[in-house]
Amino acid sequence: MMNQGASAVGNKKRTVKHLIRKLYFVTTNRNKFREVQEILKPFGIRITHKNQDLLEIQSRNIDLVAQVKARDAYSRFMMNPVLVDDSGVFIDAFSGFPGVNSAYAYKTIGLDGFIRLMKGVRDRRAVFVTSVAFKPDSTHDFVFRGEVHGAIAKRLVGTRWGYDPIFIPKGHSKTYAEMGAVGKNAISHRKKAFEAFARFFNEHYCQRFK
Ligand code: ITT
Repeated sequence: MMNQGASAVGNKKRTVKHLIRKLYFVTTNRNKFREVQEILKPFGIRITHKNQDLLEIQSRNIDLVAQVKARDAYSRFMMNPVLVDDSGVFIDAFSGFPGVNSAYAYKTIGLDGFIRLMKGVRDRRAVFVTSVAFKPDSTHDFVFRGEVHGAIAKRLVGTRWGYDPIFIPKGHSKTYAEMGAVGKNAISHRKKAFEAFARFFNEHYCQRFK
């Protein structure tokens, strides 16, 4: 007679994980790549950097911008699984500006421009957002979002990249730049987004290396 316990184990649902060997992280921004590499390390996920400018649509929806970027990356890299990151700083007093246009604002007015624009502005609240899009195959794409609320500093503090010298995460007194790589990576918008991705990835996918 069959042992009930054994039969129950036999009936246990098995989830088949999809195998992904190479996972391309497509970005023109080396700093992003370094941060993401560190965040994914503890999850055992390896990424390969591809330096490629991608299609960025005009939309206020950062998740959609990331999704379209991932589709573009997927077709450019011969249908290889890809990962992209679209990030931005959304300033409350400016109704979310620069938001999805953060790269353009950085290149044009720069951080000094933001310090000037915000002179005398009392409400300094802002949200740093990262939207990660993962496209493993031609029919699926997945988006994961990470957000950190904070404030815009009154002057540049610290010397890291991008908006790091002017963003002070809530509950902290230092800018991301002052926190350094390890401190920032422990709490950042990017860490939140990529952790959500990593948990999902490890549940449904696996990587094997030759
Ligand atoms: P890719 O699109 O090629 O990935 P990018 O630098 O243009 O690179 P984004 O559009 O996502 O990427 O970034 C918008 C701007 O925000 C850009 O000026 C970045 O340097 C800056 N940025 C993004 N993440 C940041 C972070 O964690 N700390 C500081 N600045 C950041």
